Amino acid sequence: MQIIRYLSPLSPQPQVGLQSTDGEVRPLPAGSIAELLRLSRADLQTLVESADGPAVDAGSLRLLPPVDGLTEVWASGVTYLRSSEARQEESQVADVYSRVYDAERPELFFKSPAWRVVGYGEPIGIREDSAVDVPEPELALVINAEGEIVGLSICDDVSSRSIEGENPLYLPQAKVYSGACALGPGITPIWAVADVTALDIEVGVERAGVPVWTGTTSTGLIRRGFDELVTYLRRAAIFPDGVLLSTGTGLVPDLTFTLEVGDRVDVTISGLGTLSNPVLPATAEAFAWLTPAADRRAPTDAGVAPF
Ligand code: DO4
Ligand code: MG
Repeated sequence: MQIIRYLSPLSPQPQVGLQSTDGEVRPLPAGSIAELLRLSRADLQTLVESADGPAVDAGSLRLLPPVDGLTEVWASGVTYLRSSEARQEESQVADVYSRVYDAERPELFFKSPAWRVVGYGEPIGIREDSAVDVPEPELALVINAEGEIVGLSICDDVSSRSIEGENPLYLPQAKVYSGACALGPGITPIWAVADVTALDIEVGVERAGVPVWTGTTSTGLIRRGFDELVTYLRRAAIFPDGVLLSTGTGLVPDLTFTLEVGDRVDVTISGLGTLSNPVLPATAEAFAWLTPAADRRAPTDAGVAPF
């Protein structure tokens, strides 16, 4: 069961619905994901469980990223040993990574406003001024305005390793640009997940149909508690439409690997589905469809075919 955001041929506005495990989609009585994240966890559960309207034709829907309104996407860094080791290898100032891995305060950074997030099947981007680019397959916590974890999603924190490796102060340029944040396919309600600390995370990158990087990890290997990350995020900031917090990557390829235009990245988390995205250059032309029509996106109109 997932909460999804979609475009239907019956309405010009994005809709919010509930997709059951057998694929059936029923509209939810809400105008946006942001509206759902203003509810308490108990009220959200009541609303989701009361979704009993007629099913819509799932085949005619186009999935959108499950984030809108004032909801922001933030990310945690160096929460897995593999991430700490890989960044020490790529960086000119390695000790900032070993220190933050052990520090009391976690690394948290702003990743994306809702409008720049891409969803299932939409392209992710790699910068033309970057030599080494990677997907970062991560579990994302979906947090309501009150700070309760109400759901889970999949985030690809697409990153430039070469720009961050040159100087950690370049982190925003390595992490925040067109096509750098993919989320989806939907939001799995937290009450439908048996154990958040034992989810398998898998990544696969295909080039011309051939796998060029695969990896697996588990949320059991994270060094931080999920509640700890949420508490730090909300220490001095309010999120009126809730917030998504990506929890960091435990999968980083060798430095010899870099994403290429035309690759396809699949990130799978047990129980949450698979997030799939083709790779494009992060140019204004390739991502013009993201703006200004954040609510009327249609990359196919811009010649970018979802697969
Ligand atoms: O320290 C930089 C970012 C780390 C990160 O994104 C991760 O560990 O996933
Ligand atoms: Mg990351």
